[in-house]
Amino acid sequence: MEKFIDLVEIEVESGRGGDGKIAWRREKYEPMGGPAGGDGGRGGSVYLKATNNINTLIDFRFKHYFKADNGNNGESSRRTGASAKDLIILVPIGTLVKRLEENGEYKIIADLKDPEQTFLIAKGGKGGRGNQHFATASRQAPHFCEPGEAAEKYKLQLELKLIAHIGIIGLPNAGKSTLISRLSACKPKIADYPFTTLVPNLGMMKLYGTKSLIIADIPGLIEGAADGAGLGLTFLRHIERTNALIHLLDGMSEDFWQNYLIVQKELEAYNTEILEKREIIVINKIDLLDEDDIERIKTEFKIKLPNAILVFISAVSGKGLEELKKTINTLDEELNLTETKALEIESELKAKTFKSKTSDFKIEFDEERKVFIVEGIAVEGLMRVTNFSSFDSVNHLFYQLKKINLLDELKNCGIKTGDTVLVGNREMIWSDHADNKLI
Ligand SMILES: Nc1nc2c(ncn2[C@@H]2O[C@H](COP(=O)(O)OP(=O)(O)OP(=O)(O)O)[C@@H](O)[C@H]2O)c(=O)[nH]1
Ligand SMILES: [Mg+2]
Repeated sequence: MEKFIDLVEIEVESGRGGDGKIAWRREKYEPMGGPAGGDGGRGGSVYLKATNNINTLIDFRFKHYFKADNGNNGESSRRTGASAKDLIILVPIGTLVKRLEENGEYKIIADLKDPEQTFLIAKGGKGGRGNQHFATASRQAPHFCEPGEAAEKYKLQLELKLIAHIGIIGLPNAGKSTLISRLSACKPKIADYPFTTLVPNLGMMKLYGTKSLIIADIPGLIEGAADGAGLGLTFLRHIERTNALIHLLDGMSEDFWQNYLIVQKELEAYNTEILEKREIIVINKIDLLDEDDIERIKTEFKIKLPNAILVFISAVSGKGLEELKKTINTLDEELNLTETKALEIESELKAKTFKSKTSDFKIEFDEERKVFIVEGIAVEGLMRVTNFSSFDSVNHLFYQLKKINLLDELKNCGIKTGDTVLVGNREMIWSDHADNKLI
């Protein structure tokens, strides 16, 4: 499993400050003027910055050394040397930064877990002062200046934390959210229409003994996800950052084997390494199946995937959940899942939970274009999973928009009939008369 736990070693070096200058004023008729050596410029600092746009540390496998430029030396005529630009190294959210200390051990010095969080890792050297600063009444011709301050150089280890130890994947409606609510204290929204969950839910699951691990309900896997369909790649990235999977299948679906393959195909198209993750295949909704169905499914899997770990459950009735917990415990013992660090659950939940509160989206009025712009991961996610040529799908969208109070909030912002609303890259026109308000 090591492949998925990104760990890289890099070296960073700031820029040294430019040296001060020893120079003299040269003016006509004054061959030996006073001291006029300028100061050196500041060396560039090195920062690490967490960003949503990167998901792995893979780039660091090929580039290990990062150096900011040095400051320029001071110049004559009191001119200061140019300061160097700072170097900003982008890392994924959830990067633990460790620095090699003098005792030869790595020590954690930063945990970059919030978007845009920035950490100064190596400070640029200050520029040295030129001889212009050192003239005194008794020393009118100082023949010295300061050198620039030295650079800082550190060896670092960057470790990418997992989003969760175990990810629950499966097609919409399989029962992922129901299952996470049974395995942990997480209480996500559950409903019998697809795409209920738009952002991953995280929960802490207690294992036997004192250990616990973080599980994630990862939504949005549908046919074509790897090509951007539905929630697209967003959550495929999260799957990469788990170290084992529960692949949940709806036992009521007509062809669960086909459903299994659809998901596998998307994973493969996105990153074949994901297929190497250990997985527990869980058939859900057995309360609706009879013994014959279960036997049939078992036989089919025996033939097609003889080594699969297969568990049958009903997330609703609770049947089979003990066996699933046992299987997860065994997997943990085997793979030491909990030895790897997962993102802290609070911060992740704060950033990702989709609540029906106005704060989950932002409405801005663009004066110039005269449009209301709505931004928010959940709202934009809803737009992406809506099929605008299907009446039902659009109807469902409005139902959801109403539920998260977006329509009311737009009214509060003073929207009138005929005004344009932009959500994601979709333009809609507001109508006070239409039932759904947006057409
Ligand atoms: N009968 C039965 N229904 C279940 C079971 N588990 C889930 N369901 C129902 O299946 C529907 C979908 O469940 P969710 O947990 O929302 O499914 P999901 O996989 O999270 O769906 P998305 O968020 O859309 O990806 C809900 O109506 C659940 O009540 C089960 O074990 N038995
Ligand atoms: Mg769900």
